Formats: sequence, C-alpha cells, structure tokens
Amino acid sequence: LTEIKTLRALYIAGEIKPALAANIKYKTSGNLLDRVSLYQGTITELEVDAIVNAANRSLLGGGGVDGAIHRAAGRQLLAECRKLGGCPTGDAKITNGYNLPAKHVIHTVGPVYDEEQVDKSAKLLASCYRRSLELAVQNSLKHVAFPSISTGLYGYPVKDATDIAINEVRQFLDSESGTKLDRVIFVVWGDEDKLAYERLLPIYFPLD
Ligand code: AR6
Repeated sequence: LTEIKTLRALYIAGEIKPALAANIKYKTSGNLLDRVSLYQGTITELEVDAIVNAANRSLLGGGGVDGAIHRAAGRQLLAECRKLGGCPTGDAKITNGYNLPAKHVIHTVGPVYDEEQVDKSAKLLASCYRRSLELAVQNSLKHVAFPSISTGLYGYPVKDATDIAINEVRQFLDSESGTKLDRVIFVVWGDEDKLAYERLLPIYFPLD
C-alpha cells in the first residue's frame, strides 16, 4: 500500500504550518483533518476506491495524467470509455479501474482556462470536484484521490485552481453527503503544485 499521510500527520511532522488566525476561513473538527491527505507522486499507483482522471470531453484518452491512467489501466478502460459517449465540461463519469490498483476511475472534464471568462472557468472547475465526489458517494466509495485538474495542458493557474479544489472538497466534506466519505487525497505531481497545496490546506483545514 502506498503511504499517504493525513493532513493531521503532516501538521504533526511540521510539514504544513497551521494557518495564521487571520487567514482562517473555517473551523474544522479534528476528525475532518484525518479525512484529507496530500500525496506527491503518480496517481496511478494509489490503491484506493477511485482515482479521478483529468480527461477531455471525448473520454478517449490523451496526454498528462489521462495518458498515464489509460496506460496503467490497459485497453479495457478505453473500451468502457467508448461506451460512455463523452462527457460535458464540469461533469464526471465513472468506470472500472481494470489493471490499476484503484477499483474505479472517475473521469471528469476540467475547463480549458479562459482568462477572458475567469468566473466561468472557476465555476466549471469547482463543478468537476463536486460532481466527482457526488459520483463517489452514489457508488458507495469511501476514498477518492484527485489530481490537480486543468493545471497541466488546460492552463489553469496553479494557485487559483488549488484554491477552488480545496474549497470545494471542504464544502463537500462538511455537507450531509460528505459524511459518507472516509478520505479525499490530493495528489500532486510537481513541486509547484505541492507548495500551493501546502500553503492553502491550512487555510481551509485549520487546526482547532
Ligand atoms: N499523477 C498525478 N498527477 C499527474 C500525473 C500523474 N501520473 N501526470 C501529470 N499529472 P493534465 P489538464 C499532473 O495536463 O490540465 C489530457 O491530454 C500535472 O502535473 O494531465 O486537466 C486530457 O486528455 C498537472 O498538475 O490535465 C485533456 O485533453 C495535473 O496532473 C487534457 O490533458 C493535470 O495536468 C486535460 O488537461
């Protein structure tokens, strides 16, 4: 099993500094801290109920994390995706995980960042996280791992995208449906993303 440290463990290790009181937007319970993790590495190695794929509307594969997931899952994943008839931006669809250690793949389609329509991009990105989490709950899944959707090929500024991702997950975990999830894992690939999560996680998930 891949080692994934909870936010609480990262706080204890001093890897994430608790937010300054002035920055705290929400108060969280200790329990919530144990349900959020940060992991750096490839999402394809995670043995969880579902990993989320940053796909495109065709759902037929591509580069980046999408390419890595399809390579690791094998051709059966593409065969199942062909039957789905694509997916609108901001929405999500679920498949099996095939050769992946993850049981399922939730394919979501992030927006191509449009600096002329920042609000629209933000709404669509938030919707990707929300719809993916809703699908997970509908399928009785307990653990969901997210890559940093839209921040690669689709050009979303890392800091803004990270803010949206963490805010949306926090809101979902606080909601009635959110109580059905055991763990949400944020998976970062590069160091820029890791830094952004380390800075923003303490704001949305402050220590009590
Ligand atoms: N594990 C975890 N994260 C990864 C991995 C990996 N193996 N590989 C890359 N990342 P991107 P997008 C990070 O471009 O911006 C595809 O062609 C990467 O560093 O994969 O939503 C699709 O088919 C970045 O932080 O997705 C679409 O056409 C994040 O994953 C388009 O790209 C997202 O980068 C979607 O673009």
